[in-house]
Amino acid sequence: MNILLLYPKFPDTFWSFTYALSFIGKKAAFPPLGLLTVAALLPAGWARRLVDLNVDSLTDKDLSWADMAFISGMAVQRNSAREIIARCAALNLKVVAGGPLFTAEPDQFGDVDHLVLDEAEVTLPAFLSDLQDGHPQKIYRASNFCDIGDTPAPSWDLVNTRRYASMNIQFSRGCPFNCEFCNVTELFGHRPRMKTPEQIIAELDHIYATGWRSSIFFVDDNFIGNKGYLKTYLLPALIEWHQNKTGCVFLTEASINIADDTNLMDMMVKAGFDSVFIGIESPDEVSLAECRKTHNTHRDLLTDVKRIHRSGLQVMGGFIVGFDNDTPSIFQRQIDFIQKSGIVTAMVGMLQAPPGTRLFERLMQERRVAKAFSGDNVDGTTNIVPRMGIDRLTAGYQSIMKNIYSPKGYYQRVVTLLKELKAPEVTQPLSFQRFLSLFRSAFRIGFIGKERLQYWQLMIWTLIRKRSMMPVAITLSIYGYHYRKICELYILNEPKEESDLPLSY
Ligand code: B12
Repeated sequence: MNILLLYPKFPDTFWSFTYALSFIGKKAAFPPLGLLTVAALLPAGWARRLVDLNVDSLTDKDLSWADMAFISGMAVQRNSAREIIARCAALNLKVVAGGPLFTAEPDQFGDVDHLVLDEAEVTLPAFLSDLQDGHPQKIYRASNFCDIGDTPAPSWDLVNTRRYASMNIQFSRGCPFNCEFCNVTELFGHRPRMKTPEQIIAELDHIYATGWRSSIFFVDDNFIGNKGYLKTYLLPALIEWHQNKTGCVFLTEASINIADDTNLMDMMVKAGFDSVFIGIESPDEVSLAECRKTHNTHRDLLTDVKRIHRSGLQVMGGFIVGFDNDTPSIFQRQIDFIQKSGIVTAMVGMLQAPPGTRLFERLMQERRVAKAFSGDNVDGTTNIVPRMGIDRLTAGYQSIMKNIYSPKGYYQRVVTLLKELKAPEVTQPLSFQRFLSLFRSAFRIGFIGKERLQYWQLMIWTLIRKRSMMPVAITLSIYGYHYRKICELYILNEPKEESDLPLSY
């Protein structure tokens, strides 16, 4: 069997990093880890090829090579996924689809031959066995979660790592919390399931052997879901692994209670982590209680962020406006919080209800789901009818984005961060590519960019006050350029048209 693994194209979004990638000569941010894992689960004798449409184009020759196409994707890749499915159908190529988009919205994909949903570790063997017997079904669902201690290492051999800005690796699935707008617990459970340190070290060794020395994203829902295991087993193994290695800086996602454990933060920094994404959501306690993000309540979130920065981990934060309890004062409060915190990468979204979340169920009952979920929570739209009214919410949202991603607001945050951030223990080695990105940023941001004044002020300030942070300052300038472009093009100047997706809920 010839299996063609297909990853649909991402539109330009906050997380696509499109405008930043060109500075470092890369095509996409991350390889498709789900598909690489699926590839590793296929029978050994089958031929497998990957076309990630974010780095390559898909030709009819690729399609005619294949006996079957396996497609993955998130909701934000929906349009590209539909195009691929239509192209396969035109060539009579059977399509097998799985991953978040299809698992959350199977009813939307009646034209797909086989929907192999939920975790492939559970559903793919059943599909393969039926296929062998000649009676593959239309849909496969799982009633249990897999043991990821048995999950094989992703098939890294299928990707050209040089085309990506970062590699990705998964240690655990699941999250102990229960936020109303997130469906991670439904998809992956409450009890974090973990790979063994031996599995992770083998995956890292594989990535390192390809010559990779840059960043590696631990794509866990909540990396610190089981702190005891982490501190006793994984982090000591990572610290040891790093001892005779160059580069390979880690980043991950975690909950705010990481700030309560100095020892944990210190171990993570020693192990090579330099950033952590945290869902902060709101400075408003009532809104946090509304969305059941109770672990963020009864604490001083600003002090927490500062403590994490001082440990050597840069916080990237998620924020939401449009909760039922939000009043118009929330917009300025969010701006003040973000500016004071020094959180440079602030993903601010209007509250959206992705299918499969408890929020979606609640708002469906209240008849407040207005249209299909766009899949991009930073596009300045929402699929719900907000309590405060859509016009007021949109205007307030735009005022936040305009403020925090203006050159002045953005670069002020970078300085706030750099003043507090402890220098990282593990850094990326200087490479030709990194030199090139320095020259490109000096030219494109420092001479042509709207933010040229702030750019040079930052460079001079960093040279004098925090020279060791120069690489961080340059990287954040490049990110800032991307965020500003996305905001100007897609959120502020040209708000997207009403979604033309079918309203099928
Ligand atoms: C890492 C991550 C990101 C990264 C990188 C994404 C990337 N390009 O790889 C970043 C930070 C960029 C990101 C961004 C976003 N993300 Co995100 N992300 C994740 C996260 C935490 C891990 C994804 C991952 O790599 N998992 C590891 C692999 C091994 O798992 P997997 O891909 O799910 O694959 C398994 C199965 O799904 C299945 N499978 C997958 N593909 C296929 C294909 C076939 C044929 C078969 C049979 C099976 C199969 O088998 C695999 C093995 O079990 C997930 C949550 C999660 N735990 O999955 C959210 C998740 C995918 N993101 C989500 C969302 C909503 C977003 C954002 C809108 C913002 C946000 N709130 O996070 C943006 C959208 C992107 C954009 N605008 O460009 C949602 C997607 C929901 C949906 N219906 O699409 C998820 C599920 C989180 C959630 N709370 O619901 N994300």
